[in-house]
Amino acid sequence: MNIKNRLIKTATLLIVLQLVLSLNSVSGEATDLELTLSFTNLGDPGDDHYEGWLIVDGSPVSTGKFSLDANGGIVDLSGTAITTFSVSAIDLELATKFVLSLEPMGDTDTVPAAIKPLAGDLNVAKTSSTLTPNLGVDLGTVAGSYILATPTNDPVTNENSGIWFLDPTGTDPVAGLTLPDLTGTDWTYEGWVVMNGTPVTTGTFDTVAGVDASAPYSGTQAGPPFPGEDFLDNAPTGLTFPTDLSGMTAVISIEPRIDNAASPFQFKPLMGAIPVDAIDHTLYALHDMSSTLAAGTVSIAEVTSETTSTTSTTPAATTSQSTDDDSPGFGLALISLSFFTILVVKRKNN
Ligand SMILES: [Ca+2]
Ligand SMILES: [Ca+2]
Ligand SMILES: [Ca+2]
Repeated sequence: MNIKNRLIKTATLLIVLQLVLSLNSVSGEATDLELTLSFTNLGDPGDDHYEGWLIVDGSPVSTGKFSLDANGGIVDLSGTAITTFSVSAIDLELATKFVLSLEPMGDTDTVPAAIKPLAGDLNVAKTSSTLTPNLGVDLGTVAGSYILATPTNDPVTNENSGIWFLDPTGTDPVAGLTLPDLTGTDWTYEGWVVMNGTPVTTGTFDTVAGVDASAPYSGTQAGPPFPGEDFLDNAPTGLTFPTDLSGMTAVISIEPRIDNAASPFQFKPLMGAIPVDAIDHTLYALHDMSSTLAAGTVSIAEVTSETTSTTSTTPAATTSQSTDDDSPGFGLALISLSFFTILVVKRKNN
């Protein structure tokens, strides 16, 4: 083999080598990003767990499952503290959004569960996302009021044993709640009275006006066209109906439309202590608790400790180039140099 052919072969080999290393370098970057999560007021998932997702080109890609310890710290499913999650740079390039799902115990599939409490768009630089309740509506101004009354039996008996989210002070009763319509979203409202520690439902509803979805404890007469419940019959175990709701707590929660639990979901935008001396048919206010709904922040950064590179052990590293091996410019320069060598050798050959 003459020297020219040998040079051509060497140059060709260098091109191939650099192309292979470039590919290695790209796939190496796939795990070179760290995703950090922080939350305020995120609820204990109980037997369930949370899972983070990047929405990549419209499809969910898991960033990892986690739970919360007693102090709200992020832990893996065996209870060990986690500081960061690993994400692929290639995925991040096409990612637009971060979504937090609530996955059932034992979940092993690679798709998000139906309950997705928080979500947020990634910023343009794809370094962060602000997570807010994934309700599909803006809660905006939240307010509420209610009366105690039992309109579903006779007009005068056990009037403190029912709660109705209406305002009776005008000519005709009007809605007592100021909350956006949840029709068409993955969420619905639910009213509750917490009785001796047991939350008892008043029914679910999407709109503040109109009859709610159920009347499990009410009497036989029709109630007013607003959410509410009389607690007259079918008392849950441990409770006695009729009762007196004075001193108990009224709550409006936001529930996943596909509900997985009998107790209230963690989103509770309205809450109020029913006065201990409550008088029936008197308007009482609920407190705006919307600022207590969960929120979060996603931060994405390059792994700072990553220094070694496969290219540093290649013949290419023996050149006088001082450029960082990872820079694409170096690879291009090497390929150009190799082509140039081939050209020069071929020209001399001719
Ligand atoms: Ca799942
Ligand atoms: Ca009554
Ligand atoms: Ca009801």
